[in-house]
Amino acid sequence: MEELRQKYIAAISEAADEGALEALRVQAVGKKGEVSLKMRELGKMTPEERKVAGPALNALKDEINSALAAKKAALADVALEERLKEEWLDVTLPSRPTRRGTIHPISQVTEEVTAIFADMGFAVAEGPQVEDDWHNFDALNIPGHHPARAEMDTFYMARAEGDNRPPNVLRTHTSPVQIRSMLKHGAPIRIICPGRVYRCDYDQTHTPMFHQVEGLAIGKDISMANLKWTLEEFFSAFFGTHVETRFRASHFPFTEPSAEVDIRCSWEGGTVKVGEGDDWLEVLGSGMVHPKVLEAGGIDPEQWQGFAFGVGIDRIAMLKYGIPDLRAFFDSDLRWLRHYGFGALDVPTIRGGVSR
Ligand code: 2NM
Repeated sequence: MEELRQKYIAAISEAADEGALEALRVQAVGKKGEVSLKMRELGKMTPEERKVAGPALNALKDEINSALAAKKAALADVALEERLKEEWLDVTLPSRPTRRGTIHPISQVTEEVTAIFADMGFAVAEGPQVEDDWHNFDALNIPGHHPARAEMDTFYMARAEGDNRPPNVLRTHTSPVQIRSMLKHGAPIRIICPGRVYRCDYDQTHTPMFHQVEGLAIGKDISMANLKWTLEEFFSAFFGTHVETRFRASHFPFTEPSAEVDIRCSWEGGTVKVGEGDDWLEVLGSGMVHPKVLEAGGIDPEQWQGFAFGVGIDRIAMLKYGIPDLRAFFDSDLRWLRHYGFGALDVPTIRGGVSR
C-alpha cells in the first residue's frame, strides 16, 4: 500500500496537464484502478486483517483524490497566469489619433446667415437645383427674348430626341424657390432661400457653381425702409460690428424699384475691413418685388407688396474670414480645409441683439 501511495503521489505531483491527471485518476481510483482492485480483495481477508486494511485503503483513496484535486487546482492557476500574461493590455494608453473633418466655410456661413434671419422671423425654403424655364425665368419676369436670359450664362439640360419642350436648366439663382414658396404658402411670407446656383462662367472671381441666399418678405405694407433696416441688421450681426449700407438705383427684371447695396469698408495694406473707412463694397442686389412676379407666385399685387434681395454666400464668406481665392473653395484641398474649416462644435460667430 505504501508503494502504491508513493507511486501515485509522485506521479500526480509531476503530471503536466489535466489529461495526464485524469489518466492517473482512472489508473488509481477508477472502477478498475489499482486501489479499487485492492478494495475488492477485502472480501477474501479475515475479519482481523480487514479491520486494518479497510480503513487504510479508504485513507489511501482519500489521499490520492485530495492530491488529484490539489494538483488540478494548481494546474488551473498556472494556466490562468499564462493567459493573463498573454492577454495583458494597458487600458491607460492614449487612443490612436483620428483625423477629424472640418466644416466648410460655406456651410458655416450658410448656418450663420440662417441663424441671423431666423432671429428676424425668416423661415428657410429649399427647392430643386434643376428647374424648368418657367420657374427660373418666366415667373421672374424674364421672358424668352429678354437679354437677361442670354446674360445669365445658363446651363441647359438635354431633352430626349423629339421632345420639343424648352429645356430644363440648372437654376441660375434661388429665386425659383421663392416662386414655389409663394405658390405653396401665399402671403404674408418671410423666407430665405440659401443654396447652390449655376452659371457658365469661370475666371478669377467666378466659379460655374456658387452659393446664394435670397430673401423675400411680403406683407400689407412692407417697404424699402424695412429692406434697408433688415439688411443693415443682417450685415451688422454677420460681421460683428455696425455696418452702414448704401443703396444705388439699379435694374433687375424681378424688382421695381431695384437697388444695388454697398457696405462701408476700408482698404488697408491690401486687406478689406468691413464697417469702417471711406470705401464702399458692392455685395447685394435687392428691390421691391415686381407685381408680375407676385402674380406669377399667385399673390395679388393689389393687396400685397414686399422686398426681395440676393447675396453671394461665397463672397461674404471670403470677406468675413479673409479667404483670398474664390476657386480654392471648391478644390477639396484637405490642407486648405483644415486651415479655413471650422470645428463641428464651434459656436457661430454672429452678434446677437439689435445693432448700433
Ligand atoms: C436679387 C436681386 C434682387 C430676388 C427676387 C426674388 C423674387 F423671387 F422674390 F422675386 N427673389 N430674389 C432678387 C431681387 C434677387 O439677387 C441679386
